[in-house]
Amino acid sequence: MISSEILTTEVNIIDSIREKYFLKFGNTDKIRVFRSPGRINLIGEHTDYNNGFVLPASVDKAVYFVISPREDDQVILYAADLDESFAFSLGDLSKPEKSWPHYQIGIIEQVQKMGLTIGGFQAAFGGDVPVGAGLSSSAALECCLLFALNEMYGLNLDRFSIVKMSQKAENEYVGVQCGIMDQFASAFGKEEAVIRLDCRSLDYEYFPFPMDEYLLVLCDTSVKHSLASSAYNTRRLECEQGTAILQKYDAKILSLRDGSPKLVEEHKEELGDVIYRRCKFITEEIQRVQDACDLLLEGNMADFGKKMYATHHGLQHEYEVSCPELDFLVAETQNNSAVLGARMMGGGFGGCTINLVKKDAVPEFEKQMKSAYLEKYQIDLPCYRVKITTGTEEIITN
Ligand code: GAF
Repeated sequence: MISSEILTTEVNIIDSIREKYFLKFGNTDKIRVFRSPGRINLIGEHTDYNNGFVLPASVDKAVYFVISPREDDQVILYAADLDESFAFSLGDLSKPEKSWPHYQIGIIEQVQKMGLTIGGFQAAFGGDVPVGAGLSSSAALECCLLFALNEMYGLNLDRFSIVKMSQKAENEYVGVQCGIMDQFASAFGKEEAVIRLDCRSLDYEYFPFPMDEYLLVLCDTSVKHSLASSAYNTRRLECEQGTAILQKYDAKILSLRDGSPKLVEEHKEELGDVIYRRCKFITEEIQRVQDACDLLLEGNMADFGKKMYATHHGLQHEYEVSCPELDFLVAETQNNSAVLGARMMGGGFGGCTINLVKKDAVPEFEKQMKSAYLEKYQIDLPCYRVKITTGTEEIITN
């Protein structure tokens, strides 16, 4: 029996990881299988750490854990896609040189910090979320393991706690100061719906996303510029600087979420060119999420697409987190009437663009994009057609 409708490719992935689990650990009837998806984001970029709104969804590319408890306090992790193992004891969570176990150890550290008790376990994991493409394979990994431990050891964590602890694992152990969007999208995803999340209160609402006429296609630049993590932290600081300046005029402004494009405009001079542009983008982007949701309700996908282009323009010129490859891919769509909207997605400096494309024009669109990218960058452009699926879950197989 299978708990949700699993596509053939998913069944193949699960079978393959399970097989590798058996080869590595031997047969056991105690295994359980968990799945946590990668995410896309339609509108609302870099707004999560400004306490604003985002509009992500979880997709049909996921991380899977095949896992079972052990009698001792050892944790043995097997990265099936890399064919690499890492073992440690629950009493020693020191940071290994190898970086892929950081996510899992970070999760165990959060479990221990909460005073919760788990036993040792062994797991094989893998999946089809492209790494480094901006679909947040790391959040999927964190949510998947924590969800699995929660089920296996009866930790009584709700999904909100799973999201917050996964974000903390990334902030505190992995050392990436990410916001909450990626983990939330992975854990709370719903089939054919985008999630409007208020990143301050964690109130959320699902908006149906019509997939009968359009497809979401990701074009993967296949580059990740080294600036990515340092620039991310710099942007966070710049937003804090902007908040501090605006706060002088209104004590109620605790983050850019509390500001507005009008207020930013009024204090343009004092903010200075760079901070002004950062604040302008964020306050407009937060408003754009709200407007985009209204458009979804009206079924106005043409204007929704225009918002995506507006987001890209802001990320490129005001927030300055794009890169030539992303700008090229977005510009390439401008004269294609089958593309309603396109923009870079995620933290920036590489990864994917997200494109809203008329369904019947998708093969031609992909052909055009691949050929243009090959000519310009001599890179074979991977394109992923993504479907919006459910969030983290246990896959019941036997
Ligand atoms: C990365 C971060 F992890 C998210 O929290 C978010 O800030 C995003 O960049 C930009 O919107 O994915």
